[in-house]
Amino acid sequence: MEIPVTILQAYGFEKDTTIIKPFGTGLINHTWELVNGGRKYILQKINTSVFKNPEAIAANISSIADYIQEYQPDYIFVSPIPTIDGKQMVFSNEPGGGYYRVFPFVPDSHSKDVALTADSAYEAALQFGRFTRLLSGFNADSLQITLPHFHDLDFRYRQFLESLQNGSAERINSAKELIQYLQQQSTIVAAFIDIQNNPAFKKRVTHHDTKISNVLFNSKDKAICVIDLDTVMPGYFISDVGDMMRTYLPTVNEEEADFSKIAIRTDMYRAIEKGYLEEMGEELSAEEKQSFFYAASFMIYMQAIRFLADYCNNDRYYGANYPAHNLVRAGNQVVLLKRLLEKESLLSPK
Ligand code: GN1
Ligand code: MG
Repeated sequence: MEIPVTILQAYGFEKDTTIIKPFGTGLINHTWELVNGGRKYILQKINTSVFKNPEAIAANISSIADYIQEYQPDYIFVSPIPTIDGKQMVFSNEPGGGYYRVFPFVPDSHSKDVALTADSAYEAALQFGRFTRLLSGFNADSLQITLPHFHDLDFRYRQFLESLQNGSAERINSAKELIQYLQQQSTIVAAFIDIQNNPAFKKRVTHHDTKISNVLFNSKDKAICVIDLDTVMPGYFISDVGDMMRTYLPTVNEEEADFSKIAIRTDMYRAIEKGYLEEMGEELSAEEKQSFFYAASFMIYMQAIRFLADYCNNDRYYGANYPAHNLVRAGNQVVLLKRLLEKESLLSPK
């Protein structure tokens, strides 16, 4: 993809002296590493068919940055670098244009594509817990909703049912076993509705995308901060703990097509629990603390129905590198859910 020169110019980068190469594995935004004048940056183009209001993202990040600056000045919070005109983002309507922003590359930092060790899972969980804890005095309701109903499982389930009404008949037919299984497991949706009506579950400042590549580590492999704050919104802790479980517990990731390789690593589960509780133990209610296992099932289930709905809708949200890509991803998450549910008595305190 060609990045318009005007985007680079907004930051004072000359095209000829700037090196840009693709970075990371995100499915939604486009991300590049940019090197200019011996300094490294991250350049990102916001996917506006998903994030329809990029200004809301910028406003959230800057109001949290202001709060952190005032109350937690030692915490590393990665905000976009302003343009020469002092803006958080730059927009261009040229070919290849859209909303772009630039982040500083945090010195002595690296990210991980996969959680290889329980130690790294613990470190990540500590950071996501710390993020929410440090913002416990910040009014979560003042945040703008960057993605309406993002982790609202009741809404996602209705979207899934709608895809079965209006999606491709051929695709729906080829997915019928997965569809049937997921409909049978809809007690997971009912449990979410109960949570929404339960005052013991509180809405806090939640990250909503807690995969390990959204944590920066230093050269001693200690986690130093979290990044990718586009989906920071008021939410339940089960979103953050659940997406860590979904992405750190399995031996292989959601792209794996050989489902026999999918297994649950219980040491990862314990590491997430330990790291998150170390930060959030005082904040969570007794009922919330009983919901770690549910959190895992909630996020895996939601991802399965999101991938499957997208498959039925001809891949309009996630895109696909081959025709059955989203069917494979959904199948992968269903097997992961089954492997998880088999371990309920081992993992869950009840
Ligand atoms: C998307 O773009 P990325 O990879 O950070 C998605 C998440 C999914 C994830 C699955 C805004 O995240 O919710 O868990 O794909 N983000 C959005 O890989 O839909
Ligand atoms: Mg993301």
